[in-house]
Amino acid sequence: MEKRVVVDPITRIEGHLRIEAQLKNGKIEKAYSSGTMVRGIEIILKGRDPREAWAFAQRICGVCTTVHAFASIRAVEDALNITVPKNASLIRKLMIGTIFVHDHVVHFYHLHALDWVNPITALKADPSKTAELAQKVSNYPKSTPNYFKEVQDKIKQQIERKQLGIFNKGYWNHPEYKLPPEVNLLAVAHYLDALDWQTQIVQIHTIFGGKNPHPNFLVGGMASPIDPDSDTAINIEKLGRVKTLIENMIDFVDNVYLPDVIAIGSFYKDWFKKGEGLGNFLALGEPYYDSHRDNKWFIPPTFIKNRDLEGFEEVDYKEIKEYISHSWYKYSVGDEKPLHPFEGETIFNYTGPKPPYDYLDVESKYSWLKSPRYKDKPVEVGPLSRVLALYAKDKYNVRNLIDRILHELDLPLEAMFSTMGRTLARAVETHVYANQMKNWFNLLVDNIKKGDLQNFNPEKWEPSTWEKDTRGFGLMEAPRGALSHWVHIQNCKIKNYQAVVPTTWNASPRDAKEQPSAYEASLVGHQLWNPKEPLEILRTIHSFDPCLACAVHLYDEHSNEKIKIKVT
Ligand code: NFE
Ligand code: MG
Repeated sequence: MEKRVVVDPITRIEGHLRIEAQLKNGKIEKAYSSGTMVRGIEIILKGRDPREAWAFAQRICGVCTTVHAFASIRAVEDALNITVPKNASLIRKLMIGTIFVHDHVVHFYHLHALDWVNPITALKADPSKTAELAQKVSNYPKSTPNYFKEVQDKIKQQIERKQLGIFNKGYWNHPEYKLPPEVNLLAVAHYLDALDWQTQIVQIHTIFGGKNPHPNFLVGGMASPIDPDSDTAINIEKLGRVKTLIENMIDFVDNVYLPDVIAIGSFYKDWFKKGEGLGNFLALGEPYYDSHRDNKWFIPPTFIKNRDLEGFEEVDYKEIKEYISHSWYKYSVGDEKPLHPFEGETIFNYTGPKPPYDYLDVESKYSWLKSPRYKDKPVEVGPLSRVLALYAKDKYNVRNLIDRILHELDLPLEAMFSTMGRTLARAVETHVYANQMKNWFNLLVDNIKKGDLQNFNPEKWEPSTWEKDTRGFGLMEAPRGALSHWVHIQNCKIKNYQAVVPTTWNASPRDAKEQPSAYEASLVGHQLWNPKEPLEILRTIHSFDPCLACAVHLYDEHSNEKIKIKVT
């Protein structure tokens, strides 16, 4: 048996992910994905007041810093039958748009780009030619020879001082780096530019939610008062700032991010042919306003099976189930049967090896992630699934845009079912989201102008108004894919709480039928140039934008338990 390649931890992600890949003649024959930390938030939430659940759920992750709060308040509002005022619902949409655009741009430049971009060869670039190239694809005002020269000088100084810092430890001699020096310089310049840019646009979260990361929320509305004449409330001046920031987002996405992805993709056409995996794509749906109950969708719930874009299906939420056959949990119904999240259980059952160890026992349990399945099938969630849904349903001009880009690259539609297709889909949906924000902003301003300042609905604040036994769910298309929170409230306290998270769908271990997840299936067939420098694995895994923190809680690589956390 050829050696098994282990990549642990996968870096430039959030959380701890281990990939084990079984090779045959240098090619990946089977791959296994494992979350090596354990989550406890579902347990911590039991017995709490549902109005504060969002504040705990939000701490599941530091990257998608709002999405678990949104999914949580949506679930609680669904259970308690609360309708939020129009202003609150639009403010939430603007905050969700902000996290999308922020998260996707940061993912591309700071987590994924160095899989394709080699900053060392950027030194050989001609800054004038780089400016020419940049001006050809967009009219971004910074694209001057001087600007690119300054960036190049900065990298040169860092290399001379042996302070490569953020660009340290890459596989820079790997022959898979194919970009010409000018494109490398362009991308490095935008890498640095995006670092600054992202600090600006999160101000939308601070304006509406007081801070970032982890802004403030409120079941029944938003925690920020609206008063055009007050200095401390959401006023005309702050709304003006939001408008500027939205314009700034659209400018960066349309003139920098999307053109960069297309330019880089054009040098890696072979990566438009591999790295898909399953062919099943699921979007659980993102409401146009705030709740799934009004059945108005920004991202329509869509299930695409076996790449069949025309035969898409509507989503049946009863068909979401989680297996734990290969996960370190146990179920009271036995470990081979799946549970719907309303009946979901989180009971730890670690049976894995004691660290340090060579390999996981993949025949048995091997991950802290559960295995969510839809209609008993493993599915991919995320930007590619959503963009395929928008393509299939011909919304927001996505079909035109994708067709135009693929035509420019001389690629067929099937090219979307790939590693690079996933990366392109993320940029396309960022363009859709950023531009859509103008509509939500205008709706908000029009509503405030009409004199409606309500931002909170107090009707159901008092627990005495709640049903004694009630359940609800909150849907949220998070940056990495379909997120759903499921809450059971009994006697005004949380009886059960389950979160089914995007990265759990994509990175899960095999299920009871031994079906691999999207990560596991996508790596099969990758030829590794050098198993010691597994750049090919990083490219495909990063194209999903993993976030294991969304599925984990504590990690100790040397012994058993080290820290006890008491939650009071
Ligand atoms: Ni921690 Fe998350 C997103 C959620 S992850 S980043 O997007 O939910 O799978
Ligand atoms: Mg869960």
